Amino acid sequence: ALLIGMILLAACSSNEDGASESVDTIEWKMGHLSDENHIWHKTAEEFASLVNEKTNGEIEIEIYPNNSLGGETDTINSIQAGTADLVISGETLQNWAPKAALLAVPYAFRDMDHVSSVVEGEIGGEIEEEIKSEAQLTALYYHNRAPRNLTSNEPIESPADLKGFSIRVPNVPLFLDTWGAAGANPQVMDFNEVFTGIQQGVIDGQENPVDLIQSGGLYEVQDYVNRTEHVYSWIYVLVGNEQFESLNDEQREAVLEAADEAQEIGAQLYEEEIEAIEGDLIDKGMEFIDVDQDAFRDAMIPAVEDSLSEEQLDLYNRILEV
Ligand code: 2Q2
Repeated sequence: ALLIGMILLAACSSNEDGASESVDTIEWKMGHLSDENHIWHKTAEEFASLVNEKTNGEIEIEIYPNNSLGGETDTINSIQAGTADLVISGETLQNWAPKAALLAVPYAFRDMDHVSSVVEGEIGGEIEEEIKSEAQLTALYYHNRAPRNLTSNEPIESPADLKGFSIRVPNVPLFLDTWGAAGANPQVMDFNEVFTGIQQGVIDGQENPVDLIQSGGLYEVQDYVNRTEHVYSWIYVLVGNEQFESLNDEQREAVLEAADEAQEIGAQLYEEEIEAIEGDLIDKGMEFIDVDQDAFRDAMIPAVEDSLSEEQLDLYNRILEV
């Protein structure tokens, strides 16, 4: 009976294959740096299944978490070369599109609402346009991010405590400049190398929102979360222009619809999870330290103004006005 069943199954599936005259399935690869439990990944999974549903299976998105497709910069290069298709990226895009530096300028945004008004408004539109023309990537939806905090194994309450402190930063020139100005020794490293980097003493600390501190398991190698809250920002989920433009009209419409829905799903998850994440880090032994934010601001702002080009400064000043 088992054999007959198998033959029947085989017959059915070959019938179905034979009957389908539809387009070949498009397979997209999406890479990002968080783990599978992170908001970005869970949202991406929903996005992928919405895209699949809305295109009747014509587009399949395979998601590679933990930088398993490569670091953020490598993934962007791969998309431009056509060997990957989607990425989650933000201020690292300033290496292609200078305006993307404005996604994460130390002490530029007052709070989350300020970020939302900028990303949803005219300035957000201008940044997305430049990312499209210079990085060849189309923004589909975005995540608001919790403020970036400095983690360490000694409390760091003011820039004076940063003497001799090696800090990892992502591939973001502005972060190199501002942490250098604050007195630390910054170096660029991919996120998936941070855990071992700290463990082996290559770096003393790093800075990220609580959700990525949790995602990277950094509570195992760092004791303190110093509430510098130096950067409020957002991050995009993007697809290669060529990949997106190769779709037919219905498929493109379906991807945009799915992106709108994913935007809501991500925002909802953020509301539900961020507070609890802080509690989880405390449970896992991390201590949150209040810092002299004004001193960090004073140390970083001159470097921000020095580092930004005239055009970037112009956008920066407009952001402060929003
Ligand atoms: O620290 C990191 O690697 C992440 O928080 C992000 O990738 C970072 O914010 C930027 O590289 C985003 O483009």
